[in-house]
Amino acid sequence: MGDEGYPVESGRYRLVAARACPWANRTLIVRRLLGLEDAISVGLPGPTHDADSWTFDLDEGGVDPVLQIPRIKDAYLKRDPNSPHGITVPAIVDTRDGAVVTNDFAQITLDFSTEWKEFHREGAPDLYPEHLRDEMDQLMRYIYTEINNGVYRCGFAGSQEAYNDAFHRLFDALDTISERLETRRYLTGDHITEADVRLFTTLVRFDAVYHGHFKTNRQKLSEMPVLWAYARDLFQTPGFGDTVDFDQIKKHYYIVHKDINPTQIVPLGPDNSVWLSEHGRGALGGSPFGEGTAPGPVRPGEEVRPEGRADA
Ligand SMILES: N[C@@H](CCC(=O)N[C@@H](CS)C(=O)NCC(=O)O)C(=O)O
Repeated sequence: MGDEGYPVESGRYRLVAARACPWANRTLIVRRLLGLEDAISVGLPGPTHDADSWTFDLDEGGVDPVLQIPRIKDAYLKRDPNSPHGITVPAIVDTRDGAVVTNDFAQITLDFSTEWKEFHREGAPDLYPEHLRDEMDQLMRYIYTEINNGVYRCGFAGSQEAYNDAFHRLFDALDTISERLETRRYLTGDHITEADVRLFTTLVRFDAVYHGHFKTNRQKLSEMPVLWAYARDLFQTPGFGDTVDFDQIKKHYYIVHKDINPTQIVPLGPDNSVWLSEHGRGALGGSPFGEGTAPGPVRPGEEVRPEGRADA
């Protein structure tokens, strides 16, 4: 489903974004960094689902309190009763008619930066600066094909040969990005941009899920010093770690992907408190939000549940 353009209007749309999903996690981070909480509300499906996809099972009565539906599929059917396309999160739903307006995950966050500017908070960072767009577009394409999708290519490889190729391709890319980050605090230099958000959502899932479940195990993230320090630096920056629910992330992958984990047993480790350890990246200089400021506290009702937090 492409992004056919939807009129920007504060209070009209609901972002449906499961915390477990890396593509949805992106939208939660960007929404919070830009301070779009008042303009765009959020609905949060639980981590597991059946063939009919994501449900609002964590909400009271199992229905989203605003959309009043038990599953995101209902909002897709509102848009097209005959042939619901791929039912995925993130999705933006128009609360006027309850229909999905877009699930174009690559565009949603760029729209937050560019189309929703008048509703950004004071001090919102510029996550997609004009002078960096060419460089960022190229970099984000690379991160998408080689890393964001790279871990899935390993996990869902149908043959030893395909897995071997995917494994080398992924770790070659991680080595390349690690080298880039040796001397720069963030991917494009001194400030956080959307490129960092996109890399972060894969890195934060790496040791909890991808290393075991997807067999991306040349090293753990925590054994790759530059990437590990970079990821912790972001995790500890307001807007990043406070959107991450490790419990939901693990449940989603290990329970939903029955084909690669038929017992559906969810591992108890790793210890996530290591995410809060000193990272030392401040020595590289830079300032996370550039001319802007950090977002304030997480909105009441949008906090990560205690059992999913790094200090759980
Ligand atoms: N790859 C998706 C991006 C979003 C995505 O893959 N979301 C996953 C969750 S991480 C999803 O909702 N999958 C459908 C499902 O799990 O039922 C797309 O091309 O639109």
